[in-house]
Amino acid sequence: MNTVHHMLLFGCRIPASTSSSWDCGKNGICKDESSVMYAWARNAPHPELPKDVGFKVGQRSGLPYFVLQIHYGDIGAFGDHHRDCSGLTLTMTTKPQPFIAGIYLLMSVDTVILPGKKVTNADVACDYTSYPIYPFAFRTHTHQLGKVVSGYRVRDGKWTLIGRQSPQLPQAFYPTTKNLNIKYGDTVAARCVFTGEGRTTKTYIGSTSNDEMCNFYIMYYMDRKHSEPYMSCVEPGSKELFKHIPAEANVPIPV
Ligand code: IYT
Ligand code: CU
Ligand code: CU
Repeated sequence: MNTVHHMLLFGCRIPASTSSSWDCGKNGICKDESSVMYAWARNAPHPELPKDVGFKVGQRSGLPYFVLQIHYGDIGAFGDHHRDCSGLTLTMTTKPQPFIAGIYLLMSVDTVILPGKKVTNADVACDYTSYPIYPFAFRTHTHQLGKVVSGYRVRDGKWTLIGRQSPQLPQAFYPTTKNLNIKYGDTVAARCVFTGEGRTTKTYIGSTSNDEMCNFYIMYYMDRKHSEPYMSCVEPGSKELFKHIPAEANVPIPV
């Protein structure tokens, strides 16, 4: 904890390098398809998978490689040149688990934050058209301008919170607020609240720390028989839908 700032575990189709470790800032993480499978960040909880739940891994899983990204906060601890032993412990089994874990990523691809503008909402929403999923953890991600990110299930017009968090707190997976499922016919929606204060130019979605991102990750489990481990939503959602988002989505979280 005094050394590592965060760790992210990715599933990759093809890793960015064939070495056993490399600089991911320079070379990237995966060559093409990738998904976040786990996140740890300073002082944050690190939920374990519920009983009877596992990620499907290996050659036939679609993402046969793991890549672990370790972001070092303070490298002062290596002044004595000791070997690093930071990492994650994975529990593996060949026994089929009744439920398969997966990640649903909601992200905005077109948000523009105007300089000086106090509030910009980035909204994302999709109709859910697959077998039921059971969310148990969520993670938010923005860069510096993000204030609060909230995710919801909308069923028959009723908004139920999956989770809300400040992206300025450690960006780990946090347990969901309450147990709920998402099933065919529901809408999954997320809002990121940004501020353009302190900027003198427009801010776009992009990968540098001067750009922004709006991500809401849902970690869920699903019956193994019809599991779909990776899903995503990049649709902006309708103005009409977001008229009804609970007011809490725009209430900042103290950091
Ligand atoms: C443009 C954007 O929002 N990128 C995000 C989400 C993302 C993650 C993965 C998009 C794609 C991916 O394959 I994995 I396409 C993003 O890059 N998020 C960062 C990490 O790179 C995972 C984050 O910390 O959530
Ligand atoms: Cu970090
Ligand atoms: Cu980012």
